Amino acid sequence: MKRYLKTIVEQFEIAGQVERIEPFGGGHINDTYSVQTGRDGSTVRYILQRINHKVFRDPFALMDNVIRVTEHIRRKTAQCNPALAARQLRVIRTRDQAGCYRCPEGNYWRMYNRIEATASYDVLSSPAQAYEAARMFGAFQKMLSDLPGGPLHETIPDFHYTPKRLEAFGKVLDKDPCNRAAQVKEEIAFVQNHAEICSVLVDLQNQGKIPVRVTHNDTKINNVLFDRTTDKGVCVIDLDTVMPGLSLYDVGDMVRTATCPAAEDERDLSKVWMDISLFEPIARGFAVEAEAFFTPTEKQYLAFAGQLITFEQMIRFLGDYLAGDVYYKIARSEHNLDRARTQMKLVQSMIEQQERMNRITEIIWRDAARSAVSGRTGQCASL
Ligand code: ADP
Ligand code: GN1
Ligand code: MG
Repeated sequence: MKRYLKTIVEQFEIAGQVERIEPFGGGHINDTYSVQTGRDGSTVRYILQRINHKVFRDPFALMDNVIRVTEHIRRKTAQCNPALAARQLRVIRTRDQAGCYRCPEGNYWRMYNRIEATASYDVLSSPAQAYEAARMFGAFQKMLSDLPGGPLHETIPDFHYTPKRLEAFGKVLDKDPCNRAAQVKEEIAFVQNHAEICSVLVDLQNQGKIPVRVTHNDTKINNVLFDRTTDKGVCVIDLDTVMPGLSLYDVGDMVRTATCPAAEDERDLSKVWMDISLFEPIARGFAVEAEAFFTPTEKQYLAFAGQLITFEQMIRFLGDYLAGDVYYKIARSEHNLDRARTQMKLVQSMIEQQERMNRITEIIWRDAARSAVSGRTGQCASL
């Protein structure tokens, strides 16, 4: 175990002595470690994370958000399911009660309780998991609809403001700092030919047809923890981007990550497509919660959201490839390009199936309205 990391962990209010610290998880932005401590023969496990402060410019403000959100969720869950409340995220404070620690080297660190007996998945293996993940994100939004204390900090401004993503892409393309544009003409043309996708939701927002809510904004499917035994959703994690946003962005990122049978960086594009049999339970799982608060226009655009966020993600990966891989962690030289290509294939597959998706969501909203009258929903329905 690196001495450096042990010194960091000792800045936090942990129980016992540090026994082990190991790299954990595979996110593209932060660095995650599993920490084990021991006292009198019993062990406790934690999660330690280095917050990427090039991406998140104000880690203390970010942790302010995370503390408010986690405390609210724990309080609400405790009202109906105390066992589940004990399995929600809790920020471990530093010894002087801050939400994170700035080390002498200038890095920012935070710790959470480790939620035991859970698993997260990069690729889902059943419609039941898809339903469960979507229900968890729907319940998450519903619980945060009455978050007290005013708006959350915007941890990354304009995070899903897709027209600005397109604008940033145009700028990096003009500069082409690594001379890579010539090699990705087909992908660039795809972005240019589908540019109109970018403004659909912000136009509706500007017309007052869809509201800004407290949203997660990174509803990648591996940001839900499932119980290892029951495979039921336990907890939504990765709260760095929880801030004001459009609900449909959360739907979109779920559809992007949950309906594709292949990994985000799959090189064999024949394996990449949108499996509509997984779209159905995603939409249903989300609708069972969102029926209580979605507007008619949000309902109408649920099926479109996946296309928007997947296209946005393609623009982000391709833009980062052109920029010289400055944002996302990469493990091989064309990693961002491979990722951009899977997203392009997925957008194509979504466009082809858009009509069927729309028909499915119409039925789902009808069913959700009916079961809202009789059914038990929410975080309390878990486990
Ligand atoms: P990133 O921003 O890098 O995606 P996450 O917060 O999502 O970081 O953590 C990465 C992975 O670590 C998750 O997908 C999950 O498997 C695991 N993980 C994170 N926090 C916890 C926790 N509190 N308890 C159990 N596992 C966790
Ligand atoms: C990043 O950190 P991680 O891996 O959960 C990114 C998301 C992207 C995702 C693509 C702050 O999420 O927006 O959708 O990669 N997070 C940030 O896999 O940019
Ligand atoms: Mg994550």
